[in-house]
Amino acid sequence: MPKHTLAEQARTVLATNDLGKWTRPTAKLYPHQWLWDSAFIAIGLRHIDVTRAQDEIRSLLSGQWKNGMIPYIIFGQAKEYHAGPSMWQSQRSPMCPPGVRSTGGTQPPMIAEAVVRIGESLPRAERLTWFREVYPALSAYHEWLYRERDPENTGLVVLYHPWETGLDNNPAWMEMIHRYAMTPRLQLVDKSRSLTAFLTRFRRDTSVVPAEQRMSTLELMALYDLARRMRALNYDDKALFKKSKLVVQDVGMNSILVRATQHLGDIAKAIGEPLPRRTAEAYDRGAGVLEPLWNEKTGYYYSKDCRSGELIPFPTITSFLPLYAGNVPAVRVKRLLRHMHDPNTFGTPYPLPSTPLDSPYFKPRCYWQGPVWINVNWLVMLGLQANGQKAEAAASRTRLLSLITRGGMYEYFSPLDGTPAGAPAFSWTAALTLEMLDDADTTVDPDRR
Ligand code: 2M8
Repeated sequence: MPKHTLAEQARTVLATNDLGKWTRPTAKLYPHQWLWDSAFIAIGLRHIDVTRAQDEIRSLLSGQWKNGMIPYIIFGQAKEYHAGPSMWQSQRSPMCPPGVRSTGGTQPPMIAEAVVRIGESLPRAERLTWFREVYPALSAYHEWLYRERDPENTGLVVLYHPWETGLDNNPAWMEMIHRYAMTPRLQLVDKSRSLTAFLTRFRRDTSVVPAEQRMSTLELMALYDLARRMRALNYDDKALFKKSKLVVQDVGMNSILVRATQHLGDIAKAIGEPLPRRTAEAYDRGAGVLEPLWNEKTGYYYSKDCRSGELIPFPTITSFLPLYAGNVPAVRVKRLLRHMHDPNTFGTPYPLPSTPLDSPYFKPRCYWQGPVWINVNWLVMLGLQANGQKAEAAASRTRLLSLITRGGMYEYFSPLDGTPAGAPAFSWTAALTLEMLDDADTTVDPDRR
């Protein structure tokens, strides 16, 4: 398919999902504004209309809480969503500004990456104006992450809910659910097929996408329970840290945060502003904070369970995101590449799967337990580039674009045969297609994998 046709398809998807000042991820399944979706979307929109890309970010920042948190969903008017405003009841927190309806948790902080890339699309004077405009909110967000989500100053922030990771049903977090969050009610659901079947009838997501492509009913019930628990604590940061069932230093979240803080530092320098105290410390620490997440024996980075103090030995695609965070020692890069090429783990016919083939959780078309997702693969690709692996990065870009060319602008793809799955007309797939097409090195050959 010629480059311009693919770009045209991507533009159509973004136009279809455009709701004025922000973009929904896709029509039926996700009709509100999501944090990291909007950041990826803004990165794509800058190739169409920079002002509109800026609005996407402004819109996200308008949902910021008084303590600095940027919630992972800002709810619009749509009614269809399964975990909507009535579940979260964000107004229970005194930190949620009047008029904002949102979740009480956050998501990987991709905003700084989007702000910098939008800046690249602007002339210098306008870029500085842009940076000055967003800096106060963005730095308050980073400072909140370091202050409230790392109260013991370890350098790594914690998450309390799988929805905050962006990789909702990823194996590492599902292990945590089984370890800490199986209430008697959930145990009953786990044991009783008829109860599961009954509860499944009330699911909204599986009326849009086939059930085998979504998380299990048990997993979903557990996620609802955890959200209600956060709500019962009124999203109070201190209480959440003390009382949450799951307290995890997520490797994806922290890798993205490390990179984002380096970007924020560049923004601050450009406009001559100092970084807030904790963010400045984090800037100086850099990617070194990820060290405790490395496992020398297996050659993977993992997330860490803060309750037991142990790494959760279930690799996912986020095990490669330290490459995106910064410089990884060459011997480790080699080991990570070995995993990426291993046909028994991540070296699937259409790489990189979200969950490796040898995981007990692996299902080729099920959400974050197998499929290839464009956003995280794009981040790994940037990480390969940054770590001197130019040829690997170029091959990955070609493969991703080929997958989209063949399958369309879908939410995710099977790593075994490349067939599309999940929701159609998915915004970040479209946006990152535009971003990847913009790279002059790219050659799209749909017949190559
Ligand atoms: C998925 O998550 C939402 C909850 O946030 C859901 O399943 O309802 C994830 O893929 C997440 O990463 C993404 O931001 C969101 C919207 O695309 O959908």
